[in-house]
Amino acid sequence: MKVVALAGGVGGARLVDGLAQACELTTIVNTGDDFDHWGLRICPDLDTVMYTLAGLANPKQGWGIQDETWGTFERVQAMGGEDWFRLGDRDLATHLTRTHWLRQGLPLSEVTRRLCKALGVTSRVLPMCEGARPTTVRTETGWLDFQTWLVRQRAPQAWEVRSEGDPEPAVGVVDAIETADLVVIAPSNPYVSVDSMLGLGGVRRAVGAARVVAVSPIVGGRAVKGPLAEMIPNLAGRPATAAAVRAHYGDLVDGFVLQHGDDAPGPVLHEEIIMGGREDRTRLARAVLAFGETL
Ligand code: FO1
Repeated sequence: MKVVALAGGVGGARLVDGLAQACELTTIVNTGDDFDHWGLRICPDLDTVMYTLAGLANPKQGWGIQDETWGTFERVQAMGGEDWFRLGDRDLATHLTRTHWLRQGLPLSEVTRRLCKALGVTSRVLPMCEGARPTTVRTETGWLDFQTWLVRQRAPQAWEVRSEGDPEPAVGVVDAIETADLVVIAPSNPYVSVDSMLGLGGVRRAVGAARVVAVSPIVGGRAVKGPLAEMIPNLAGRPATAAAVRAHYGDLVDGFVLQHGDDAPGPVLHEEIIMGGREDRTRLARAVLAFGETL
């Protein structure tokens, strides 16, 4: 079964890890969170997906590398460098290598392929686009770029989310969706991780023509991780529920997977969607695929 997953952030990466064990998977990853920091190009969602697939991700926080050391970060901090975004020594190797290859003129998709190969990741990982497509968030104090909003300012109230820059999808993105037997929208933040992908040229149309299952990122009115639950009332004008996420996707989605006890218009599959280790992820992934086949 050829499956395409649309993913961003920690929750998305965990389901992708399960799907990669259960099917022939291509993951299209949000790059709206990408930014330049310490003179390096940082691609948090690509790294979170790659590290998770490689079994390297910090299991607690989801992003960054397990057993990380912070010698470089501490020295930069001591010298008065920017310390609001924590970059560990092992993680830095990825940012240095990616930035070097990008400066040599390699496209982000090729850089990602090389990094995945080096990490032993065999599942295909595609950035949603080659160029910069930053997500910005409108707050009480004006528009902020994504990491400033999320990390530096700890996600103040968001009133609008926008993607800037060229909406050209990376080569292979639309084709992967068009040739997939199933598209899975991972339990990522619909506003800042999924809409950025759906807004690219030809992607919403291709997803609309495919068989699509989405997994709820809201469980019992709360986000498993991140600011989604606080965003929904402002952006959707309704309480943070799985049904609010289902409504956001509208007729793009054919089936919705949500936590036991949560509710949304059908067709739905109730599952335990909190993922701990790899066995949870694979179990949920298999249930999602089996559900997708019934649609
Ligand atoms: N999130 C934080 O809240 N604080 C950090 O210092 C931080 C550093 C960081 C470094 C590398 C990386 O790949 C992700 C990092 N994140 C950090 C998470 C990141 O902001 C989010 O995971 C995504 O951008 C949201 O999906």
